[in-house]
Amino acid sequence: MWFGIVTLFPEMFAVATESGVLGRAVTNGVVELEFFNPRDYAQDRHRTVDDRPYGGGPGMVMMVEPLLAAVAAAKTARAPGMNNPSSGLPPRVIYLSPQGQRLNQNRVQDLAELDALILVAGRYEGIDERAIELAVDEELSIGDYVLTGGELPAMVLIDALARHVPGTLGNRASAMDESHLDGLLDYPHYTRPENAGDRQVPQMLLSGDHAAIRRWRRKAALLKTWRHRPDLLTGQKLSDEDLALLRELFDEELTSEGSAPVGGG
Ligand code: 4GO
Repeated sequence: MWFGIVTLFPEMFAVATESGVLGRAVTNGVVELEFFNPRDYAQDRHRTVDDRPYGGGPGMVMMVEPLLAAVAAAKTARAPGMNNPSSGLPPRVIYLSPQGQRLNQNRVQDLAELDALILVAGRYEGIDERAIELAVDEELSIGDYVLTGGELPAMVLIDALARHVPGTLGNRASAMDESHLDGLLDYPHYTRPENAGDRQVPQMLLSGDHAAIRRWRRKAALLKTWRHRPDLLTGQKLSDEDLALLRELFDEELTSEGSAPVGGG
């Protein structure tokens, strides 16, 4: 998957691309980042990319022209031809901002179907609204809080998408059987040692009974979701097995001293 990234701070992306799973994906070329710095498309000799807001107020605003030129350059870099065998449609342009639609796993899965995206990372008070109107297809937010730039949200999006690119994750089945992807929180994980502090690994996981372990994990995921994020359970299509497991959990809750598989919460 190719990412054209419009940013004043391309060097920030090194922290994401030089380590770990994403680092390897970039090294292997299954994830490609190409940078387009609005400063390189500024129109004066001072290479100005920001200006004071009309109407007054604090801070600066990113100017339209350098942004439009940088996005256009990203589209040109991705135009069909020599090193791009892809569709021919220009890549979708996403602007990361707190005003965007909240990113979630469903949106990640849909965006992961695309072979190229252009991500615009803003700075200062944000970008001139006309740059959004003229060049942005979709505005996304990674959560309801404000950051000093869109670079970290862009990296969050790249990381979440990269997990779905074939060749990024190791020889595991797929990104699909991971936490959240079926709408529930993950079940708890354990590794050696069997006892840590006074806490033991749940005996079921040592049983070797794979069907029973799968059922235990599903039940633990349902309990964790019910306790931590009940909102995820509403509007969720649950299997007959899930409903039976939830009924068990309700019964255990009512009798109170039941053998709930997850501690805390
Ligand atoms: C995105 C960008 C937060 C998000 C940002 C978010 N803050 N929640 N800051 O996804 C324009 C100038 C937006 C700074 C940027």
